[in-house]
Amino acid sequence: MKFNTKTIHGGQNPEETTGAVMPPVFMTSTYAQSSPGVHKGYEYSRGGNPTRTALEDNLAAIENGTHGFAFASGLAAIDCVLRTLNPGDEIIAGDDLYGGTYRMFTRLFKKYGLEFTHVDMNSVDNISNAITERTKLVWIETPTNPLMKIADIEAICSVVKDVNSSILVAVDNTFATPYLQQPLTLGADIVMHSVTKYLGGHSDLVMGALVVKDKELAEEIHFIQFAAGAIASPMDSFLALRGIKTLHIRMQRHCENGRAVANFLENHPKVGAVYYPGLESHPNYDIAKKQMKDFGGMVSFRLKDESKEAAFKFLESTQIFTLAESLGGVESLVNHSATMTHASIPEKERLKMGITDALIRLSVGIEDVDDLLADLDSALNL
Ligand code: P1T
Repeated sequence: MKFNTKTIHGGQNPEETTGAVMPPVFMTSTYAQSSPGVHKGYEYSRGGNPTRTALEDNLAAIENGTHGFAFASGLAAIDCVLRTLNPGDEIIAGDDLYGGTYRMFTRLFKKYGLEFTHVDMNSVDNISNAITERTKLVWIETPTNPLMKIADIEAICSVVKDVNSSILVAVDNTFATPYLQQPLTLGADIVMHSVTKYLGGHSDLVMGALVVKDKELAEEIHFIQFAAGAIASPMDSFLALRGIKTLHIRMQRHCENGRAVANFLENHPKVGAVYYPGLESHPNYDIAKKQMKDFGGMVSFRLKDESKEAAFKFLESTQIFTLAESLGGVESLVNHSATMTHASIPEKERLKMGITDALIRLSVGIEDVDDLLADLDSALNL
C-alpha cells in the first residue's frame, strides 16, 4: 500500500463480531477467560486493548515498522525508550530539543546514572566524535523544536552503525510525521511521536507512540509498556486513529500554508531571521530537500526588535493564531518558547541554544492562508 492508503487502511480490518468498519471503543479493563489462561488474546487492558491494538497496528504501518506502541503521552514514550538502558550508559542527543525532553534527560534520568552528551547534529562528525564504548543510544529530533534544525538521519545512522551496530538510533518524528519522512527506512531503530500533535491533528488528546522494526526490541518495549503502565486509553486511541486517517490531506495543507507563511515573514520588514527548512536560506535546506517529502507547517522567527515587550505585543495581538502550547492541530497556534514550552531549560542553556525572548514559534494550521497572512501582518504592524 502507498502511504495515503496506509493512513486509512494500514493494519485495519472490520471488527470481527459485527463487521463495524471503524474500530469500536472497547471501554473495558478486563476480558473473560473460559479457563485460567484461556482467552481470546486479551487479558487486561494495560497489556492490550483492541482499540489500542487497531491504532498500534496502524502506527506500525504508516512508519514502515513491524510493531507500534501507544503511550499516555509523548514523554511517556520517551521514558519507555530510556528504561531500556542501564546506569552508566551514555546517550548522545541534539542540542535543540523539546523542553520537556531536555528536562526528562537532565532532571529525571541523570540521577539514575544515565549520561547525556548534547551535540549540534548539523554535523555528523560531532556525533562520531562523541561516541564512546558506553554509548547505547543516539537521540535525534529533526526538525528540532523550536529552531527547526535538520539532522541527516541516513548519514547519522550509517556512521553510528559503522562504529557499533548495537547502538540504537531513535528519531523523534513529531514535527515531520511519516508523511514527510520515515526514519526506520533511513536506518533508525526507533521512531517516537508526540501523537498529541500532527498524528492526532485536532488538539483533543495527549498521547505518545513508539514504532520499531525489530522483534526483540519490540518485546522489550512491550514489556516496559506493560510493566510501567503508561498506556494510551481506548477513547484516545480511537481519536488518534480517526486523526491519522486524514494525516496526508492535512499535511499537504500544513506544508502549503507553512511555506507561504515562511516566505511572507522572510520578506517582512519587522522580521529578523526565519527558521523554516523549505527556505533556501536555511543552512540545511539541501538535507531537508533530500530527506523530506515537503517541509511541514512549523515556522519559527525572530522579530527585528529583540525586546521581550515587542515579542509579547505580537503574541497578544494575533486573532487567528491562538497563543498556546502545543502544535500540529488543524488550527494555527503561536508560542513563546522562552516562557512557555522551553521555560524548564535553565536560562543560560536556553540562550546558548538560541531560544531568546525574540524567538516566536508558529504552528501553521490549515485555515485559509490569506486570513493567516493578514493576521500576522496586522500583529506585526501594531
Ligand atoms: O506533550 P507530549 O505528548 O508528552 O509530547 C512531548 C513532546 C515530544 N517531542 C516533541 C518534539 C514535542 O514537541 C513534544 C511536545 N511539545 C509541545 C507540547 C510543544 O508545544 O512544543
